[in-house]
Formats: sequence, structure tokens, C-alpha cells
Amino acid sequence: MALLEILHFPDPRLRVKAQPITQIDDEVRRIVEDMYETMYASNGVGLAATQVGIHRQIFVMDVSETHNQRYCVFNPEILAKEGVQLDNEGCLSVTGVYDKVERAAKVRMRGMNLDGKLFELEGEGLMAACIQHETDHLNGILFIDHLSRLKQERIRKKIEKDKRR
Ligand code: GNR
Ligand code: NI
Repeated sequence: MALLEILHFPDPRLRVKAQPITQIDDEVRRIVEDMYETMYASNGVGLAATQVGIHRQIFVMDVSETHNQRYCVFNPEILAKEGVQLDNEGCLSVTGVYDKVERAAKVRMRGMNLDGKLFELEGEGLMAACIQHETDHLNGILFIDHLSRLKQERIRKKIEKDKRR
């Protein structure tokens, strides 16, 4: 197992669209193990492969407080969305920024699991937000893209300034 390096905004690699997984081999299984380790070590509730510079459609998620509800999803597809929630969101790739993002309150998704089987998953609340956030990452989208232009500009300036210190 190994900790992976997390990329930070405005790294252009965060904008690369991930490729589908067609075969679950030892390399893919190792990436998944390392992604779980990296997510737990960073106290994140989810992590997308894009964030560690791997442009393949993989995300891991565990929204439980006890760290015992792991999900590994390949090739996620959101099938249905319902309702609206407006909750604070953060991202391991956008350090120090938290803001309210409008998301669907409930989602139904389909993906492939570590056994190569298709499965469906329904989530609401934090899990729904996380599924949408991670699926966005695999498409090169960050949560700050959902904020107003003005807020995005402020975030860009703050991050530039923090980098110079
Ligand atoms: O740790 C995380 N918390 C979080 C909170 C609300 C909505 C989404 C998330 S995901 C984030 C970890 C991360 O950056 N995943 O890509
Ligand atoms: Ni994120």
C-alpha cells in the first residue's frame, strides 16, 4: 500500500476526462487500495482517480464515521436525480475552500464493482453529494465550477496568494 500525491487546483491534470475501465487487473486493484489509504489518511469521504493523476474512471467513497462502508466504483453513471440540497462542500484538491453547492438531494447511480459486476446504488444527503462530486472529478469538473463567477475569481486569487506565502 502507498499514499498517493493529491493534485491541487489549478493543476491542469484535474481537467482531464477519465477513460473507462475495461479490465480489472492487479494494477487497477492496487490503485484502488492506494486510493482508499490516501482517502482515509486525508480524512476525505471520497476520492477520484483524477485527483491522484490517474485518468481512469475510478472513485472510492466512505461517508461513514466508522470507516467501514467502502464503495469502489468504476465507470459511474448517474441514472436519476431527485430533489435539491444546498450544503457545504470541500475538496481535497481545493485546499481551504468550503462553500455551499447546489446538488440533487438523492441520486441513483450505476457502476462496476471490484468483481467486474454492474451494480446500482441509491444515495441521499452526503452520499448523494459525494457521488455527484466524484463523478464530476472524472469528467474534469471541480465543485468550485458550480459557484458564481465572482466566487470562483476570489478563490483563484486566494489560492494564488496562499501559494506565494
Ligand atoms: O472530503 C470530502 N468531503 C465532501 C463533502 C461534501 C461533498 C463532497 C465531498 S468529497 C470531499 C473529498 C474529495 O475531494 N473528493 O473528491
Ligand atoms: Ni474532490
